[in-house]
Amino acid sequence: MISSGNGRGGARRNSTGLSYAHDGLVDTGLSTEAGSAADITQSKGEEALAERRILFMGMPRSGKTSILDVIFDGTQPYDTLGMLPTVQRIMYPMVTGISVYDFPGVDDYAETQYSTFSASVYGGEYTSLVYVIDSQGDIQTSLSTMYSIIRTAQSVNVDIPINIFINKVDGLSEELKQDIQQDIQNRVMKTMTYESLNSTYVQFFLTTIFDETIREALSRVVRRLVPRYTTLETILNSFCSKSSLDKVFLFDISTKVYLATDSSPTDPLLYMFSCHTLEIIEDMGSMCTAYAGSEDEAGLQKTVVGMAGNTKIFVYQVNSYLTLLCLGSLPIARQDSLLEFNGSKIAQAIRKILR
Ligand SMILES: Nc1nc2c(ncn2[C@@H]2O[C@H](COP(=O)(O)OP(=O)(O)OP(=O)(O)O)[C@@H](O)[C@H]2O)c(=O)[nH]1
Ligand SMILES: [Mg+2]
Repeated sequence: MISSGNGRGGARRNSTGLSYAHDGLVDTGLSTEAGSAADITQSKGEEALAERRILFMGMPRSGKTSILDVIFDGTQPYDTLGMLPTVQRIMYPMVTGISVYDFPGVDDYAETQYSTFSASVYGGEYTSLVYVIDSQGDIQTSLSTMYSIIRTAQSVNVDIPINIFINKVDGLSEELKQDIQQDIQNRVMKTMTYESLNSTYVQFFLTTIFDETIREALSRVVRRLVPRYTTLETILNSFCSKSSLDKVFLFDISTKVYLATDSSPTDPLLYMFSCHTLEIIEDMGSMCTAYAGSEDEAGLQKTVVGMAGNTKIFVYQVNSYLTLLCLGSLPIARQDSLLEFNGSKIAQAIRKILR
C-alpha cells in the first residue's frame, strides 16, 4: 500500500528560477490538490519524464523527500521532521537538463503500480536509479522491495545505474556505519549474483541530511548524466595541471552539487570544505546578484580567498548558475593573474560545452 494523506501541492521555485512541480503542472504558480496513489504512474496527458533523469525510490519514510528538499529547496534538516508522505511524484529540475523525480514510498511492491513501470520510467541511456534505505529501519524488507524494483528496471534497461543511499546514518559511530554498509553491500551483491541481476553499476553511499554527504552522493550520481562529462573532465584536468591546482569542482551554485571535477580522487572533507566556502562567499558578496543574465565577462564574479597555511581558493563564476571552485597551494597559486586568465578560458569552454 502506498501511504496516503496530503502530498505537496503546487510548484515551487528556487533561487535559480527553476521550478519544482508535480509532473504536468510545471510552473503554473497554482496550487494543486494531491492526487490519489494511483496517480504515481504516467496517465494520459501527463508529461513524459525528462530524458536525463534520476529516480528517487524507496520505502515510505526512508527520507527521499527530505534529501531533495534539503538540497533543492534549502530546507533546514530539522524542518523535515513533520514531512508528509509523498502521494504523487514530484520533479526537481536541475541544470543541464537533468531532472530528479521523487516517487511516493513503496512498501508493498506487488500492490502498487511500480510493478507496471516500464521503459517510459526506467528506459534510456541517461536514467539513473537512487534507492534510499533507512539504515535505522527494516533493512531486509527494504532490500526485498529494492530487488523487485531492480528486476523490473533491468528487464527494460539492463545497464541502469543503481545508487543505494544508506540514509539516516547520523548519530552512528564511524565503525557502525562501515559495518552497516559492508553488511548491506554483501547482502545485495550476493542476492544480485544469485538472481543473475547486473551488479556492474551498483554504488553504495552513506548519507544523512545533517551534513554534505547527500550532496556529494547526488554529485556522484549526476556526473554520469552530465552532457559531455568526459570532455569536461579532460579540460578540468588540463586546468589543474596548467595552473598547478590540487582540485577543481564545477559547482551548480544553488544546490552545491558538483557536476564535474578533475580526475584526482575527491576527498569528502575537501568537498564539504568547498561547499561551506561557497556558502560563505555567497553570504558575503551575494555572488550572483551582480550577474544580470548576459555572459559578459565583466559581470562574472571572481573571488580569491587566502587560507591560513599555504592554501588558496579561487572561485570563478562560469554563468548565472555554475561556478568553478579551485584549490591550490602557494607559491604557484599566488600567480592570480595566470589563474584568472586560465579560469576565463576554461569558463568559456564550459559555457560552449553545456550550451
Ligand atoms: N535522523 C534522520 N532523519 C531523517 C533523515 N532523512 C529524513 N529523515 C526523517 O525521516 C522522516 C521521513 O522523511 P521523508 O522525507 O518524508 O521520507 P520519504 O522517503 O519521502 O517518505 P514517503 O514520501 O512516505 O515515501 C522525516 O521525519 C525526516 O525528518 C536523516 O538523514 N536522518
Ligand atoms: Mg516523500
